[in-house]
Amino acid sequence: MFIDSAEVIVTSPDRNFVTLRLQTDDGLVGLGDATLNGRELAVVSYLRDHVVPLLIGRDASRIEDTWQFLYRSAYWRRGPVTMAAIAAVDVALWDIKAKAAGMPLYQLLGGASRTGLLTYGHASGQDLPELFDSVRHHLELGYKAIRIQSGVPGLKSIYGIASNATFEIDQTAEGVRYDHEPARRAALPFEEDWDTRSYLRHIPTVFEAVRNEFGPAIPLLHDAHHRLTPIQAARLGKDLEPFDLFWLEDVTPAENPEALRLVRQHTTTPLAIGEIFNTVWDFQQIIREQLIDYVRGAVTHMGGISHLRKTLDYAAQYQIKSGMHGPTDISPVGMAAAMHLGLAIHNFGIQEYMQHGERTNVVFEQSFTFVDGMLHPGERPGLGVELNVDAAGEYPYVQAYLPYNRLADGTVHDW
Ligand code: CS2
Ligand code: MG
Repeated sequence: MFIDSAEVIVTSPDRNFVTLRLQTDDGLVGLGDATLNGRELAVVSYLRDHVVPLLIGRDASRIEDTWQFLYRSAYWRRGPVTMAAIAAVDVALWDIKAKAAGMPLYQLLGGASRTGLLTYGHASGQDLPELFDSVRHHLELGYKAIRIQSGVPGLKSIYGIASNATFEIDQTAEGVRYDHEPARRAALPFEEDWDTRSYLRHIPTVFEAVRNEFGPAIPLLHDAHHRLTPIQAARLGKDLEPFDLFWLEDVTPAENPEALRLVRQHTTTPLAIGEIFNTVWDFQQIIREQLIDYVRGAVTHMGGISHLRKTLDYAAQYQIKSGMHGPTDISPVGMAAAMHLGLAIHNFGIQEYMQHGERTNVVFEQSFTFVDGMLHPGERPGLGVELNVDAAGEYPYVQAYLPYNRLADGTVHDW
């Protein structure tokens, strides 16, 4: 079973997606997601110009050998572009192997360790009434866990607020989606404003209001999105303790793992980190020192199923669970891979699930189910996702950038 063709397909039904489509000499097709939000074309070039020539004629059954070959023969290792490219090849080969075996991929990964995957959805609002509406909307959709993002008085546009989105992906009955698509189709990135002190004063009051309105039981999550210094992160974790969060995410930029020691010293709020990480080495210290409770790595950005599984196996030794990144910039192919891996591993924690737009669901034909807040990848052989190449061709790439932040004095800040 040899790789006969390798295509890099770029489409932009509701947002940009990069998909690697491998085909073997006996006609099996494997798909891999290589979408890196706001830098999509860098991965397209890495794949088309450097990786695809290496794949043609390779034995498609040798997944680990191909992974090691692509990682070590590049000489230049790690990083978001390289690891997204390797991830796409890895997942496409797992898709092919499971199709060849005539079984859904999770069966090949050791079978199901649970009946379905607990997910969380993104509720957000500029103010409390809008936020409460969004929470109710996600409860109606069936979500059993909810991420809470709120506007901050005095700040015009901040991360995670759907009503900030410049373009509607698709219309719900009420006319606006409650999900926040961060990348904006534009020739230049959008500048947002930020002030940590206003945020730190406001967010605990939001969680108090949400708990008062929706009660103590529902798991609530929050994404601080890399914006706080270690001591500010420690304070936020502490101030949110009374509201019993499922997790507090990306409290401080994670380039400096030691920063989390200070956070751990001050709070028992569970911590989730790692959506911008790309290899197990990014997680090594924070897992070994028990500085996080959830691994946020995504299959698409962590070198695929092969490498993320190794990272999660390492985390399991420290009773750290998965919390795979699942926003709309992880394509349906990347989401399917996350579902199969999540169903098979023992240390599954929760799966992020932002729902893709209608056009995206036409381009990517999917077999997963979402019932009672639980995802299941389905029983079709392989990943259970097929790419409608003709439909994909109707939506060419559109330049889009993630926003960035400036403080009141003009200083660039983490977005
Ligand atoms: C976020 C993402 O979902 C999350 O937890 O951090 O929305 C993130 O901002 C985007 O994936 C960036 O592309
Ligand atoms: Mg996040």
